[in-house]
Amino acid sequence: MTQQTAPIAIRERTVDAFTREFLRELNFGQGVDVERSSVNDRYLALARTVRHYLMTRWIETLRHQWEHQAKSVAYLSAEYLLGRQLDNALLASDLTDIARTSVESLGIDFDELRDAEIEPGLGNGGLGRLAACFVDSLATMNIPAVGYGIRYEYGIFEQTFVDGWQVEKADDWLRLGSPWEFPHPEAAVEVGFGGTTEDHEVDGEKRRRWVPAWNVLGVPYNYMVPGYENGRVNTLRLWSARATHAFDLQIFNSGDYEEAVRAQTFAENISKVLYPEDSTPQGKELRLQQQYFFVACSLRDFLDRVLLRGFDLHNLPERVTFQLNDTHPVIAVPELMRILVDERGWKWDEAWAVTQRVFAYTCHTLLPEALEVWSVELLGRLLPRHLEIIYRINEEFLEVVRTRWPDDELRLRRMSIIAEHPERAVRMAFLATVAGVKVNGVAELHSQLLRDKVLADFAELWPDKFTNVTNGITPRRFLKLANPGLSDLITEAIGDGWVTDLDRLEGLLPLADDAEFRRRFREVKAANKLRLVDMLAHRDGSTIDPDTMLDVMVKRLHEYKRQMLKLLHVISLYEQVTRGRLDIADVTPRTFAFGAKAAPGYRMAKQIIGLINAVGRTINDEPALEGRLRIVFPANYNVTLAECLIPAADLSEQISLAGKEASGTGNMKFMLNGALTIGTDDGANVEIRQLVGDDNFFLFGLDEPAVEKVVAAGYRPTSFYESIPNLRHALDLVARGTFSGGDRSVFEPIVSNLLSEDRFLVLADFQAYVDAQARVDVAYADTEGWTRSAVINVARAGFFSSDRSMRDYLDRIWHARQVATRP
Ligand code: F55
Repeated sequence: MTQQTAPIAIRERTVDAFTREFLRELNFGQGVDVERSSVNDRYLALARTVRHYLMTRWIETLRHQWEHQAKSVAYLSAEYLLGRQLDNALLASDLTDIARTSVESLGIDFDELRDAEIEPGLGNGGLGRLAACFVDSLATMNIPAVGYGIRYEYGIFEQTFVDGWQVEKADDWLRLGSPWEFPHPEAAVEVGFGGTTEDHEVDGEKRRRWVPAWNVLGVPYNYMVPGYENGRVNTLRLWSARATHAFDLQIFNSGDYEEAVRAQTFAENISKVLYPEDSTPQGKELRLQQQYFFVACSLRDFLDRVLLRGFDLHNLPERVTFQLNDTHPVIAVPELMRILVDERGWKWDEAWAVTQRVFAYTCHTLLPEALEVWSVELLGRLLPRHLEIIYRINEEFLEVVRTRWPDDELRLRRMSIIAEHPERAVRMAFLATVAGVKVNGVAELHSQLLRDKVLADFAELWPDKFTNVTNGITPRRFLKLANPGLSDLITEAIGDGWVTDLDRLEGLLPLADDAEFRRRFREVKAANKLRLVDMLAHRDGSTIDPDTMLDVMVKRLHEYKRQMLKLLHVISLYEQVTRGRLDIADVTPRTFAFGAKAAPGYRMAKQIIGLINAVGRTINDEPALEGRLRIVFPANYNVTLAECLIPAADLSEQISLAGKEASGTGNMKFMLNGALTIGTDDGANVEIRQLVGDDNFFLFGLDEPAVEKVVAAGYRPTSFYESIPNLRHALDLVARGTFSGGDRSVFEPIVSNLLSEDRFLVLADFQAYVDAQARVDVAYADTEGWTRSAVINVARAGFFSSDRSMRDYLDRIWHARQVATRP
């Protein structure tokens, strides 16, 4: 084919044309007529219709990208927590109104179709959702980019409660098919595992090579990532594992069916399920297989298919940055070295020079237990050549350290990529730091702590390597889509430029003092609460009172995030009211909402979930508290629920122990939707507070240096238990089995942990938290003042657009350029 074919013209953007396309999809795509179609048939037809409108842009984007060969960003992430796709595709293509009118003209309930979509939950929490926000912003900002990851057959587990205890169910998100994916089995790549390494000769030169023991195929599935009304559609490419040979027919014929399909099952296990741990990686073999699998596929794909044939890889740094989303893809570093040295025959130094310029590393944690390490034994068994390469990288790196600090044996041991205790293991964060052009934290405080503590030796060695990019969230999903009421109000006031230029929200500042604007702002919040009431009633059958303050804490369950602190406050209120020490009339009516999944193996987190539900049962049944205090804990918090819950919230709980939450992004979502924050001086809370000012933020608790001091002095939680009566009473209530039918043993582990260790200083911050909540009550009683603060929060949220994060990555790390798809 010599002549370029123009992509089929964009379909007419009329209701009629849309309807024709929709019916065609129903008839020919699903093989049904309207009358006999199921909700799923209709959802699939609708999704495919929208998809068609985006297709031309996608093809054009790919062609444009191919022709320009501009520097790209390849985002490597083991997780993408995408959320539902239909609404976003409709928004990006500006088809929402046409689609609704079209579908409704056929007598079909549009919202029912939207609700039919099962969200792809291919991530655990903040890190995965961040990746999803980033790919959205990359597309909207016209940055040539591709996201690489894993197409898990089962995403983050579905959480259910049985007697208040978390029970996990497999998240079979593909059970009704997904209209958003484009599989390309013909473009499958082969990836090796295990085996041995050996020397061999090529053109008289000695080389090392890897002889894997087994292979699997990676089949790419492409997903559209549409920019917001800009004609660009980027690609997200997720890999699915397949066996290289379907099954062994000979064995099958001999009657051993199980053995015949064993290899297939084995291979396909690699992309079967997302690991639900979000903070303590377990060092499981399958997890390392997943990591290497997607990274090897992605590098191969980029080098062989994205680059022009014959591209001189010496120029790779001008063509791409591989952004490493935490350490999960770091095995890409030795993989690129292996490709350059073993496969292409480059000299080590030459290869290392290029490798060191194409990777950049984002760290998302401060918890020591979250820093990934792989035992040398496992790595050597699964990826023997990669281990050799890591050893060599380490040797040369330690030479650099030795030159800089001669005779500093201790430092050498501290900085080595290979840890010696408790077992020999590869420290992936160190490998990433050594290999990366840049290392960034995800909020100012976090980046500072990385430099000062977690990676201090490295920051001393290479101060310029370290930088910060504060996280962000996409205003398309988290304001425009999630909060249409507030979006319309904002657009009416300042125009719609904010959708792609969130700093324009500043224009709302004067309106904080406009009584009419505030009234309408409250109207929107009230309507959002009613929408939530509806959703919860349908989802869980739980009821909430929309006339109460909605106080929300939604995030993964982890002790450092301190769901217990909030729960102790609720228990304390309950205790004081029921013992007659507090008049219920003096308590601000509140709905305490929780949403949280616990890692299945994290016992304490599961206990805390059990306790929240148990306390909920007790206080929700207490007649004295009727209409005043209520706990609601909808199961299975996910992106879809977040989109409904956050716009309804009055108060955002961001109460982690200072110095533990790298950034947080939920905090930004609440701010953008007009909730006020009660929070510690942690992560991006610090920046939120700087932007809104102390009057519009409820700060409490120890800051990071103070935490450090308390711990160094030998923290004794019992001293707080003994000296704060309300705290003691609340804990005693739990200890006595008040919430467990009198059985003291049920929640004993929580109580004894808080009284003995309390690693995250819940008791130390209790009084400060309760005092801050009292300030919240006072502020909330002043309706006008509260609304004013809420408007200021929205007006100052512009900084937290993930578009701004992308600009920071561009300026500080990628040095790529924005390229308009359409001139
Ligand atoms: C997932 C798997 C492993 Cl093995 C380790 C961690 C995770 C994970 O999900 N981490 C995570 O979500 N970290 C969070 O990243 C956010 C985005 O940067 C931060 O806002 C948040 O503070 C941090 O905890």
